[in-house]
Amino acid sequence: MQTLWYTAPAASWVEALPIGNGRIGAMVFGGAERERLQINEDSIWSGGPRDTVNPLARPNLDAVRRLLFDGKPVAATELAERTMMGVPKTLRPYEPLGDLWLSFPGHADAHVQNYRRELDLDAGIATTAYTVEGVAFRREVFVSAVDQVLVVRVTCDRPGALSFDATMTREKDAALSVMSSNRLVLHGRCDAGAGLAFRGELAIEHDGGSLTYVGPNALVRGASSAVIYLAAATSFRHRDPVQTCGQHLRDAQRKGLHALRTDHLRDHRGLMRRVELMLPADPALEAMPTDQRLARVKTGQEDAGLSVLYFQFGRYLLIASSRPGTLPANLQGVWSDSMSPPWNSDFHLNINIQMNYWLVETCNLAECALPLFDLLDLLRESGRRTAREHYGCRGFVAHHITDPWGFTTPGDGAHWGLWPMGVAWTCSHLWEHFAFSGDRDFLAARAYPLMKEAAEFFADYLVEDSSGRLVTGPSMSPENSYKLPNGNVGVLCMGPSMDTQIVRELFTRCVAASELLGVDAAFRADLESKLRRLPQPRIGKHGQIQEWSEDYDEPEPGHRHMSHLYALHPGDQVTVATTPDLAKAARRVLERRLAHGGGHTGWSRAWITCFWARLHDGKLAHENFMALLAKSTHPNLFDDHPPFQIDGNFGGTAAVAEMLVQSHAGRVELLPALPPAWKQGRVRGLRVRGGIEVDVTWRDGKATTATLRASLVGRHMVQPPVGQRVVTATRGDGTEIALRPAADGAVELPFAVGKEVVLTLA
Ligand code: FUC
Repeated sequence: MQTLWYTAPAASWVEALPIGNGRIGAMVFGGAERERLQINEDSIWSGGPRDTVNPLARPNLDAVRRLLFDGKPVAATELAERTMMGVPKTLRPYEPLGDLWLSFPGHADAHVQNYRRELDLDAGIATTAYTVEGVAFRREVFVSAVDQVLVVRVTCDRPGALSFDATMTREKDAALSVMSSNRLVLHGRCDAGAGLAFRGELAIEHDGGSLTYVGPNALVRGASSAVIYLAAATSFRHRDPVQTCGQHLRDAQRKGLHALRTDHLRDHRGLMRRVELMLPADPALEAMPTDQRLARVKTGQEDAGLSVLYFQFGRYLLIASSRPGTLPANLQGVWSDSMSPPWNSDFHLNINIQMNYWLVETCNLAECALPLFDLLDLLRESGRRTAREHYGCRGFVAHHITDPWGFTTPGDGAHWGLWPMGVAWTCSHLWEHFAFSGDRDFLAARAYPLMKEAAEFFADYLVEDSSGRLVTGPSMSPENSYKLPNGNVGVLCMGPSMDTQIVRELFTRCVAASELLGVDAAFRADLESKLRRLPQPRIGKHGQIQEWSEDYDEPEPGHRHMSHLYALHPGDQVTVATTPDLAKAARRVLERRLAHGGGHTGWSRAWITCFWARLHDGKLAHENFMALLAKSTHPNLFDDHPPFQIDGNFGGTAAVAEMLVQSHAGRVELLPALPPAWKQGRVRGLRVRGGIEVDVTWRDGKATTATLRASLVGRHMVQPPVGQRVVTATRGDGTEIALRPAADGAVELPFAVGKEVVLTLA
């Protein structure tokens, strides 16, 4: 259930199988005669650090605001476009490292039998196996996070039958050299030699036979097996990429294949095996290759086993694209084969990068979130300058796109880029990391200082509207437009609902953090007084949560962004229990969006699935999850925006976790949105806020038992599924906990470090 597998080599990039260690990524095509490993290193970006501040921004800020308050978005946009955008306003792209090619003479399709390629998610290993004239050939590929090398192991079952050529290529800016008897090096600098230095270096070991070179090709002839190690480094992270690659290869070769593989398995499984999801699988479907199963789902069929695979694939992809010390997962994780990928394969801060991390806490991969926090650190210096120079504010700010060079000014165009919420939204992940772990040191040393500086920006930046409320602007409800009564269409506006929701969340959490830490009383008082002046959410003429400060009509009612539902998910200001009217109005938003063709991009569909889960509608959550698989998924299970964009994978995985357990509403909710189609099942190891891991088993759509393991002392309310009750609660030592259920059936339970509480439910 944890393996993607196929009966033919990948004919295109979105059929190839991704592997990675957070920093080095590869797409394995599995060609028998010609194997291609398309390789990335996360820091290979065109461009470099630059000052993009626009000196005209601040002098024109008030005028743009005035035009927007006066209902003149067209004039405001025209002025903002001329004065408020970064100079330049575009990013340089993320670039591939190159390709590793292995050619196997005589392995043409006509001679190949018993072909199978697979990606074992549990092992983090891609395997290609087949026979040629009775000889079985096998290639295993993995990228070790422990040892920082990609490893290809090639074997055959007849001594001396293995012959292949190896070489590397890159579209531009690189040269290939043979370094010594067994080293091939691809090296160069981006931007025609003016940019970042990169290096990919191969070491080849062979058992028996010979290794020679003809031009840039390494020729292995008549061997019994071979191992290829690939190291990669750039000047972004390493002072001397030559030295780093050399060191990684020497260390890997000294350690040897066996130990490398063992350590890789231990490391990878240590993360992967924390969560298990079991839904009864149909053996006939399990015997079907992944692409055929997906094709079946595209015809509207149910496939619980494929749903489980998709869920675990999301966890796998985060492990492979975001590890402590790496850059965060970009629009394509770490996998990109183009010198000019869609949206530069950048870090998009107006939903995409945050969605990449929605699963990280619930799906028990908390350390994989660290690169996101490093990104905030990386943006801090330049974000302070943008705050000061563009807006005359303290704190730090970033807009809708960024890169590893620290771009923080408004980018692309006013319609997309003039939205100052990138840092504030990303800061929600700092608070969640604390809420899930209870780690006060993290809150004090890492989270609060960043949150505080993000909040300082807004404390200065918010501006009074005509009724004395404090609003953001110039801003927008990400990328959506509205129609004015005079027919004019605007995107820029003052006080979009999403911004207010994010500011409320940030300020509220800063207040809570400063109280917990006993610091910054005056700052806290300022935030508290400003919180009281934020606009309240409104319900508009369609019964919907209003997206803008006025109840405008939308030219595109099926728009992919549903920003005004931030408060429902990933936020927690709207819940079914605490704000039933707003929950109903959120439902209206979704119904209207869907009725007008919404959910047409992968990430949009994944978000919709999360919303339904938060609204406790398991049926619609499941329906939309299946639509994500059916309409927005490539044969290798990569999300199809279109084109490939990884956020939908991560959002889809996060949504499954939300269907099974939630904890944002001050209580642990068991099976809050269980799909009726998943009658029976078991989940182990999902995390909830308060340092607790949860296992739940259900039968006939009803929870039967739940086990909660705590890593912190505390008392938590646990809510059984609707229509069910907690019958018994037992400690690990067998003693019973007395239950006094609240009116809604929730029970308060005491937790001790390292101890579990077992519930039976009926
Ligand atoms: C946002 C979305 C687009 C796309 C882009 C990378 O701007 O509106 O759909 O996902 O990011």
